[in-house]
Amino acid sequence: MHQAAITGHGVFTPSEIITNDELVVAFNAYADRWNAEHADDIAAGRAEAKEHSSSEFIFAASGIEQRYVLDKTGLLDPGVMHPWLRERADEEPGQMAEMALEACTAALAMADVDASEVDAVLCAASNHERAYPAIAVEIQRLLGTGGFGFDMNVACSSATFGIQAATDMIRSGSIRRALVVNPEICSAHLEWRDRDCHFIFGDVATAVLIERADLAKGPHFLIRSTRCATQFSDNIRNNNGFLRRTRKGHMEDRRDMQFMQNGRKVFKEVLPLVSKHIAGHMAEDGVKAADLKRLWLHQANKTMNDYIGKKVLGRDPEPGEQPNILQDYANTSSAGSIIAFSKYSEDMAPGDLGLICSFGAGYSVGSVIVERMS
Ligand code: CO8
Repeated sequence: MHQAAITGHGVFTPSEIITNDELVVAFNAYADRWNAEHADDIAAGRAEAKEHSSSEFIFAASGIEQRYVLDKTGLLDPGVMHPWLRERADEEPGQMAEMALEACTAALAMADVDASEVDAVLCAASNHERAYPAIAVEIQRLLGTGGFGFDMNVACSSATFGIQAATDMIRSGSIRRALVVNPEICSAHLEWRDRDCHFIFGDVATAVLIERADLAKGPHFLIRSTRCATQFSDNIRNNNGFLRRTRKGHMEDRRDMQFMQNGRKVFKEVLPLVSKHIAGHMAEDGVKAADLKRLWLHQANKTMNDYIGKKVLGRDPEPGEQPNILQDYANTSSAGSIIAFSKYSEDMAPGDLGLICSFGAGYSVGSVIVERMS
């Protein structure tokens, strides 16, 4: 059995930012317009008026201050309320492959590895822009990597599940190196017209290069162990899919064709699931709370992370021990814990241990215990 290591990582951050205040102004204008258009139905009790959103609520409920998106013009137009992304010719790079390239290139440069030395690309994300050909195979062609590529989707846990899949292939000897890339265009499957969730997500792409540890050319993170688990739940769901046109009425503008969640239930059910999962993983690996220098958690909600950090460490995390990036990026689905890892890991000393953990729809939870090596 070989050992695997994370030798490079990279983040592509879109250039457009939407602050909570901007978001709320657009939403409230949309709600006022909708209420005016449906005034008769509202007065007759056939429809409920849409209530205003508020920046204070958003920050207090989530810890989010802003989000990066690929396009803000459509999102902030009360007559549109979704991103406008240019349609591309089949010969052009797709949107997801294009944003993946910058993250992958940064990961390869950090590890001093040429794309041709990579044996596999796993495009692990919570949605893919088309059914086929696989986005990963397109990324393979654009980068010039060898071997093979495939897409996978475990919603917010896609990155950690991808890391486990790549690590297992390296351990068994079937590949030497893999890029696990997470291009997340959450803005295109979020319902921006629903105040319960319109603030939650942003866009980003992350990548990690996983190599056989003996091939690493510089400082790296040895992957000591991985653990993945799923447990079916309907509390986070998106019904859009290829059967849509086979069902009457499903081509209409339907709420269930975008992200839906019962946020309160998710909060209550996922927290114990994740805390138990991490405790089990640490016990399996023989890692004690005092051994962990850093936690890079899924970035959905600050209160959730505070709770999990306290549960795992048995005390309130010290500043820097459990870095959050959600105040700047919002929830970026599978990419969140990898952004945190990418921005807050290079200062770790040889021998330091850390844990990456993601969780979300499925339900799904994945964790990776890493050790800094010189
Ligand atoms: N402004 C003002 N008031 C509001 C707003 C708003 N924007 N939204 C809701 N309210 C009101 C509600 O109507 C409610 O009013 P009332 O008490 O009168 O009913 C009150 O505020 C409280 O609402 P909530 O109970 O909903 O508020 P919470 O404190 O529970 O916070 C959260 C809501 C932030 C959603 C919280 O429940 C949460 O973070 N839950 C966990 C969410 C989570 O982790 N989800 C994981 C999803 S990510 C994932 O798995 C990936 C899926 C694939 C990616 C999809 C990309 C689009």
